[in-house]
Amino acid sequence: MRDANPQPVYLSEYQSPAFEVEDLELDFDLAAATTEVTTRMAVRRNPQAAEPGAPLRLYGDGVELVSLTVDGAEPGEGMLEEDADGLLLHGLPEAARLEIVSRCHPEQNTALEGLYASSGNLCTQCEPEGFRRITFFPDRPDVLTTYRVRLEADRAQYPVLLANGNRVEAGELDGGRHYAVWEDPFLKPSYLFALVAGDLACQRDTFTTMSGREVQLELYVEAHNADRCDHALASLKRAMRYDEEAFGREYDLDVYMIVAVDDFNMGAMENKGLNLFNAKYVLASPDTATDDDFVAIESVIAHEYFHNWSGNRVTCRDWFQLSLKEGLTVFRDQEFTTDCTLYGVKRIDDVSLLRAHQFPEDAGPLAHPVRPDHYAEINNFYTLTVYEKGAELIRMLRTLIGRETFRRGLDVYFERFDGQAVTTDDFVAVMAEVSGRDLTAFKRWYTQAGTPHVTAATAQDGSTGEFRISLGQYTPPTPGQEHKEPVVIPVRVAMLDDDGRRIRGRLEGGPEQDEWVLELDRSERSFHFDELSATPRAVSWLRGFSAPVILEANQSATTLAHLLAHDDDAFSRWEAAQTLMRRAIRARIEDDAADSVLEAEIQHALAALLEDPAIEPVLLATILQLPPPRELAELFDCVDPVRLRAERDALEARLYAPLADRLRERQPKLDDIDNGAFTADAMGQRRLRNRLLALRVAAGDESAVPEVLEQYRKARSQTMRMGALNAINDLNHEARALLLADFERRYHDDPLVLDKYFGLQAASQVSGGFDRLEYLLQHPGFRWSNPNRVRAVLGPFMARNERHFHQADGEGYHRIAGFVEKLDRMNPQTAARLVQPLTRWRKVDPARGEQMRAELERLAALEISRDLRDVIERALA
Ligand code: 0A1
Ligand code: ZN
Repeated sequence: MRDANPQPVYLSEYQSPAFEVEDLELDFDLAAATTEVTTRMAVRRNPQAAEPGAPLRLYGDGVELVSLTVDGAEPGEGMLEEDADGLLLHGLPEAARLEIVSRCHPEQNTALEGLYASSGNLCTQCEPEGFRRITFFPDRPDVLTTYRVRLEADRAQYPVLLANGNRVEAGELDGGRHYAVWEDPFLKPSYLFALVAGDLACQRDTFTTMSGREVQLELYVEAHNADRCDHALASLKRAMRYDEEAFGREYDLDVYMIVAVDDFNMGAMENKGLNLFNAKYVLASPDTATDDDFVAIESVIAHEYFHNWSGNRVTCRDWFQLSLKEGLTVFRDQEFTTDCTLYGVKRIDDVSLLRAHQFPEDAGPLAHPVRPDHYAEINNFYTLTVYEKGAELIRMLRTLIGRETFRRGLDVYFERFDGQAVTTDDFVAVMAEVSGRDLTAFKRWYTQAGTPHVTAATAQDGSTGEFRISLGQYTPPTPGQEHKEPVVIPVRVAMLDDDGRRIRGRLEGGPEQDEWVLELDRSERSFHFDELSATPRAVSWLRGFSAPVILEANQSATTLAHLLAHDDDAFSRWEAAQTLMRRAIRARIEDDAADSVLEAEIQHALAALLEDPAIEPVLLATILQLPPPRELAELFDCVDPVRLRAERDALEARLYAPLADRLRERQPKLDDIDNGAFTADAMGQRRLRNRLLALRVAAGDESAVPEVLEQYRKARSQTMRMGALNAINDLNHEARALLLADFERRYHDDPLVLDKYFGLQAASQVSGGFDRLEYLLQHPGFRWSNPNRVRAVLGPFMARNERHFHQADGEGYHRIAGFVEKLDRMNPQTAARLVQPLTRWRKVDPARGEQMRAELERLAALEISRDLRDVIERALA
């Protein structure tokens, strides 16, 4: 078994593998209790290896070795060494053929890494280091080879046998058994290997690629879910078309398979030609999934599909390069959702996610660069920093070198490195080459952790008419990185006149424009504008959120209201409202008094917005929402989270109570919008109605409660049903109990929908939170072995139930630590994620922080997994 206290791995110690694998054959004799694997491979010394004569490392984790031969013979004396990481083969010749027989135990595998059982089916998860739980192999992403896989199993129990690539053979065997042989002609690393054996229904479709090849699309689900596949299949086809049109990327195999799995640690996995998905990101019907679920499914389907090029055809040299594939693929799926779903506020939703989750990560004890330089457990680096901040770096690169050059760069990147395992430096080097720019300084974004702060100021010279913008930057220290260098920050700006129109002018004698990208590439820099067509009334900063930074621009409330009313950049309008609301909260917390002048100004601006007939419903809905507590907490060095939530809710009530009539008038009619249409307009109208209803309840408008009841009763979609439930979930009212009881009855045997019920109950601020929590954990629909169930209950409890999770006596922390301890024995990866809210102990008031820290100390003293230990040790350091 592997070491629970391992030495960290360092990027600087990377060495290319001692051996290449020329081809690989895997024979699986599949059974849930014990699966026997015969692994045959031809290995050859790597001419690029640093150390000639080095042994061959075969990683293995919990795998039983039955036999091993080298060129048909038992290894000689001293050749085979077993250690904590697996096997070492010493003294191999230049080339050799290995045959290894090994065993593993899928049914006992509750960690859900490697080969495991889920709802009676067998499936795999190999990224990042799961393959070594299946067999002994050089399980590292820079060892690429072709795979031929033979699966044999009981026919009745496992009628469907799938692996990567194309099925080349299948047949019946004696004793009720059958087999299938799969060949994947593309070189791939072991983390992209997958197999599935199970009793699954298949929904089929086809896609004709841009060169006219027909691809079979196959979606495998449990038979009772066959009617919830349409959206996933339609999304897949949209994604395939988009990748051709927007990125020139065509699919390469003849079949593309997706399998929905009930027990899955993450969202989904891009195994070559055989994606495995958490069922949550596949199954949807208007009755069971909300609009947000539909959008999430579409984006995860697209994400995994896009990996076929950004990740599979061109893969990562080592796990430090994870963002090479993840940042780029998230960027690609964000573009897809923006362009295809025409979801008007996609950028704002992405920025909200970044601010509420990645910024705190980057400011806390787990902060790490987008390309980390060391890790103790790679499972813990599937983070918002690697994924979401990584995508922001790609976006900034495109902003800096221009859309067309960037697109050309992507073509060069895919063509040059096809079939190879490369680094983020290789990616940036291509972009430097095609643009002719020196991007050395830009690369600091990859190596430096922490969110930069950007200060912005303006000055106008009355006599010359010259307008100056001064920008500065500063990145606070993060663990292990005291001193930070300036990074290259593209700040997109425009200036608005008194009527809210964009002003034209010249930047430093350049061409006349009405929008500029200012490159802040040092600690401080000034930019001079002349010949402005009018005097700027407001500067629209960081348009489209052009860089993942915290902007400090010190704009007056009137300037912000001007931007909110007129800016043609949706992000900037939303940001103006967010800035005003953040300021109001800050005043309340820091000065212990409401800034009534400011609040009146905000209310005035919101009232005007509610009367603006031109604003898109989805944007209106999004602007009206106050920043979430999680994001507000970042405004303070440390804060009492219960008070922060209460102040936020109180501000919401103060702002919206006088606007209750306008909120009601602006509400779209249920019958007009609850039509099952998955269009941007229909989703926007539904978002608006649900938001307005929730705001009315929050503002104490009693007439809203009967409307909530009516909406729930009449709803034909899950979006409107959940809209009603969300609106009253924090209200201690019998209507809440009534509706939740109905929901539970209705969906008690539908796990994915029941998760929504779990989430509502766990997040509710209504008193009795610990009794509810206990009730949920004892619920017949709850299982500790299923990550979706665990996350559905404990996630919202920690993220949104401040009152109970942060209860002053520490009860919430104590319970969570107990659950983490229990879960860690089954599923370390999920336990290491679950513990993360406790790691923010320095950001809450000292009395609470001390209790959180004590729980971490208690866990650290136990025998815990390497995943959990890594997180806890960094949190306590
Ligand atoms: N590569 C997948 C994410 C993923 C990572 C790890 C997993 O198990 C440990 C599973 C999935 C993606 O980006 O979608
Ligand atoms: Zn991914």
